[in-house]
Amino acid sequence: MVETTLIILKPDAVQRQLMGRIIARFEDKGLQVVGAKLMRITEDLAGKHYAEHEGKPFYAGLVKFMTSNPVLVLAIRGDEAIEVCRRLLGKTNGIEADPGTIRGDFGLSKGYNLVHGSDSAKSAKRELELFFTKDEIHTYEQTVGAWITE
Ligand code: IDP
Repeated sequence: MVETTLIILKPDAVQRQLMGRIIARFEDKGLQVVGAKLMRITEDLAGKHYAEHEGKPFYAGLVKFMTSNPVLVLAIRGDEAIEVCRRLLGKTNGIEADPGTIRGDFGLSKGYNLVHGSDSAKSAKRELELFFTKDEIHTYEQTVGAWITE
C-alpha cells in the first residue's frame, strides 16, 4: 500500500551536515520526497508532536533539543513507507541500532539520534498535518526516463 510518512532530520543531523546523506538513504531505497521544509520547531509544536512522551524523564530535554536549531521536515512517500522508513532509521538508541541503518551508522546516542519517523498510519496522518499544509505536499508521477533521454 502506498503511504506517506513524516520524517524529521533533527537539529543534530542539520548541524552535522548529514542532510544530503540521510535523504539519500530514502531515495536510494526507492521512496519519493513529496514534501520538504527547513524550519524551526516552536515549543508549542514540539509539545504537540511529542505529546505522548509528556511527563517522561527525557521530555524536557527532548523539547529543548528539538527547538534548539533548525530541522528539516520531510514527507516521504512509497510502498509501505511508514514501516520501511522505521527500518531505515534503526532502533532509537544509536548504540543498539544495526549497522546499515541511519542511527546505526551515524550516531551513538539515544536522545541525539538524528531522525524521527512516524510509527503508525495514525501517527503519520497526525504528524503530517502538524508540519505540512495540504499544498506543501506534492504528489507526482515518476517520469524518470523522459528526463534522461530526449
Ligand atoms: P523513536 O523516535 O525511535 O520512535 P520514541 O520512544 O518515540 O523513539 O522517543 C522519541 C524520541 O525521544 C527519541 O527519538 C529520542 O530522541 C528521545 N528519547 C527516547 N527515549 C529517550 C531516553 O531514554 N533518553 C533520552 N532521549 C530519549
